[in-house]
Amino acid sequence: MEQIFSSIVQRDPEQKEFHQAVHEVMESVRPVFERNPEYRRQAVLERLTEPERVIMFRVPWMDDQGQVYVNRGYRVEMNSAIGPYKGGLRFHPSVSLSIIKFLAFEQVFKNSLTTLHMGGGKGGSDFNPKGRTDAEVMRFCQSFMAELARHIGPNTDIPAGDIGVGAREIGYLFGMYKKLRNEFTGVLTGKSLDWGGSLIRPEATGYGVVFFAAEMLAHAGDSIEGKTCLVSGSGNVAQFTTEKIVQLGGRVVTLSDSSGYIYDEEGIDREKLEFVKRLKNIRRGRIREYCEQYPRAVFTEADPELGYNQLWTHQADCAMPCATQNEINEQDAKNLVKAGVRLVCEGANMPSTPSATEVFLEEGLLYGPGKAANAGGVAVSGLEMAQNSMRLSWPREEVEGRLKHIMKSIHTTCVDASAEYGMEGNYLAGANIAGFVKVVNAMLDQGLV
Ligand code: NDP
Ligand code: 2IT
Repeated sequence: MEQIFSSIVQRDPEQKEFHQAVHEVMESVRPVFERNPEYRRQAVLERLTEPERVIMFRVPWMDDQGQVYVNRGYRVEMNSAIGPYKGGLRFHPSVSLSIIKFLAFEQVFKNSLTTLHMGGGKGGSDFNPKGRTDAEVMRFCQSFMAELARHIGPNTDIPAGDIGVGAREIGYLFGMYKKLRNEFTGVLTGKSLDWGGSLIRPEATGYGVVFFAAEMLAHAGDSIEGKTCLVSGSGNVAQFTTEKIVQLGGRVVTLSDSSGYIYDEEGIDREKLEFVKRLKNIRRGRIREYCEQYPRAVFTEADPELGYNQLWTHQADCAMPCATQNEINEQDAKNLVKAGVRLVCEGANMPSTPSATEVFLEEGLLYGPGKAANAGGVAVSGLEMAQNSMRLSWPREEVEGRLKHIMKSIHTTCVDASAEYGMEGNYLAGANIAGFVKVVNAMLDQGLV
């Protein structure tokens, strides 16, 4: 294992986030290799960690003043053993090949857990949509799709949203794809309802996070009702995580963005959440403006010098990180334990550093890793694809019912896999092992391709 890992590091020494994601999975699946010596001979780890295809391309675009910019576009098609490549697109200045490879790698196992037939991929660009006009974002999306279109398709690779890519961007991307291919087809998910989107897709990731948390709590004889929750982020996942917690009788006291966080001791109720949705999705404002509207809440500016995030120091029962990778470090994890938190359920992808995760496991917290807990988003994307193929739309209750059922079955799968390998209560090991075994067996069935 060590040898394989060090050759992965040597091959691409700068891809720190990718190494982090790979290392975590490799640690979890060690006992699976002991039971299946064939896996070694078949070099399944080497095959899983080398993307089937990496596409990198130039994205030239023009701002409203006529200034030209060049960004870099990516699509990493990681693994198609159990279905066509599926995964989101991220537009954020921090995007690099390492970030997209880590996300694509996580996606392979996550999609495997959903019970649907989807392989793993991820893409995006280092384009920063913040402060850009709709016309600028449209031109960027059109230029991005002008290249991406030749690599994707409804049976090949189906992108969706992620950080910086929401309904507006999916619309512009879809329009360009349709024009280039002269084809109206389900090539993207997260589409608007009027032209092929699924009900509940916008809500799905956040709702799924809370369904997963509720399953973990129920398994431990508890429920979300009356629980105080710390939520980070204020985008798609954070908003609908908050919405479902409130619906189930919990209380959310924090939200954040990259500038800082708000603490509202009275709880973010339905009305306040509607304000946040308008603020972030329509006005594209900053979370600090929450305190202008609700002056009893407190805004604390992000202070990278501090070495920890004050958001994670508030007294609470549960924490749902819904912003970005590595947002909880070891100190944050210790602060959460000190603050009384007993459940961490990840809406973001890889939000906890390896040493933070270690703290959660050592302290015996209920810890739901992102690839299990946030799989509701891609699961409903899978349901959107199914509806597109049938050319009909299911009602809200049907999609939400299916989402709930899928999250329940992911929970059971994690519990069963961790028990099978003698690691009861370790959802991280359970998710990695179950996701891994299904993909690897499919790869072996299909021969050396
Ligand atoms: P959005 O773009 O809607 O929101 C992202 C939020 O996270 C914003 O509040 C943003 O603040 C904050 N954020 C982003 N980058 C940073 C950073 N470097 N430091 C601090 N805050 C940051 O994205 P989503 O809600 O869709 O995604 C959030 C997380 O959930 C990501 O990890 C994503 O991969 C994951 N996820 C998303 C799914 C989906 O269906 N959308 C599915 C599964 C996982 P600011 O505005 O200041 O940048
Ligand atoms: O990380 C993720 O699972 C997503 N951004 C959603 C992917 C999808 O295809 O819906």
